[in-house]
This record gives sequence, C-alpha cells and structure tokens, in this order.
Amino acid sequence: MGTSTDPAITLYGTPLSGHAHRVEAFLNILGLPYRYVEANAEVRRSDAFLALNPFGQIPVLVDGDLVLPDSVAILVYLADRYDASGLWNPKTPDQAAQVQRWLSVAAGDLRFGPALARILTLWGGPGTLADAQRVAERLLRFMDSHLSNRDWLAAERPTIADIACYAYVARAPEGHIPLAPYPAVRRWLERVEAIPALTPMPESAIPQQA
Ligand SMILES: N[C@@H](CCC(=O)N[C@@H](CS)C(=O)NCC(=O)O)C(=O)O
Repeated sequence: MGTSTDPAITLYGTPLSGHAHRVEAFLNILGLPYRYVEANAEVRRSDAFLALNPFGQIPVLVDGDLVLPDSVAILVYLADRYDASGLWNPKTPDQAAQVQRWLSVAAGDLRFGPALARILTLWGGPGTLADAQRVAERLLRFMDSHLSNRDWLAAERPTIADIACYAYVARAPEGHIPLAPYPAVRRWLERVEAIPALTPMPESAIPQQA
C-alpha cells in the first residue's frame, strides 16, 4: 500500500534491456518521479508479473490504475499524458506519421536486427546471428543516409522516435555490428546522448564472443 510520498509510476525493467531503457530515458527526460523494479527472468515468470504482462516481458509501466506493457505504447502514453509541450509526440498528420514510422522501425527491423544480434551475442537464444546482422546492416545503411541531411529521425527536433531507436543502435557493437561505417548515425547518437536528463544506455559488462 502506497504512502503520499510514493511515486504514482512504477517501471519494471532490467538495466541491460534496451526496451526498458527507452522508457527509463523518457521518464528522466520528462522529469517524472518513478519507482524502478528490477524484473529478472525469474520475476518475469512469476504469476504476479504475468498478471501485469501475460507475455512475460519488460518493460511494464504502472501508473495508478493503468498497467501498460510494451515500450512503444508506453512512450506514446507518457508523451500524450505528461508532455505539455506536445513536441515529443507531435500530432499533425504528417509529423505523427513520421514518428509512427520510426516507432514501427523500433519494433521491427531494430528488434530483429541490432537488438537480436546483441541478444544472440550476449545471451544466446533462437535465431541466426548472420541473419540479424544482415537486417541490422540494411537498417543502419538506411538510417545513415536518412540522417545525412537531418538531425533527428522524424521531425526538426527530438521526438519519441529518437528515444525508441537510440538504445539498440548505440549498443549495436555488442552484436558485432560496428558503427564506424555510419558517421551520420554516430553524430545522431551524440545528439541523442546530449538531450538533457537522458541517461545513456549502459554498456554490457558481459564478456562478448570474439
Ligand atoms: N514489444 C515489447 C518487447 C519487449 C521485449 O522483448 N523485452 C525483452 C527484454 S529486452 C523481454 O522481456 N524478454 C523476455 C522474454 O521475452 O521472455 C516492447 O516493446 O516492450
């Protein structure tokens, strides 16, 4: 049972999850107080956690009565609920579509390219590293050309699209995907990491394969 000083928001995550990092970074950018609960594999298999997210995945955000799994859904919710400027998730049809496009990339090619290559390298699991690296390289080539004449993915200023795409691109080298061939992507990562209050995605301390 909460007290009057408990934050209304709880985030379930783990420090090395890029999906959870999206939410953590955006909560920090918005300056929202929250409680962080580390949900390791054992916690994620518990009945209590599966009641929050039947997929058994982090992140999950609890805000009062709202229980919301899925990093992208959470970013949209936090922007629409708490960003009074409206700039992080713009609503004109063209801008909204550009943001949505990159949120889809975050859930699609980014997940099955750089994120999967990193998962396979650090922890193993189903999937082929070579296939994940192929998806990652196609995505990063496209991102690099897209960012060659703009500062941010979806608008003239940072949006939740940049936050959603940041962590797994930043840590792509942990999946043996070097960023050296993508100078525009590297400059974009520097811009993202300079966003006030954004906490950078930590590097993995787990030894990587050669
Ligand atoms: N679509 C989900 C994917 C989240 C996801 O894949 N989370 C991983 C950690 S990065 C997880 O919980 N994996 C454990 C599992 O799938 O059992 C989101 O965007 O939040």
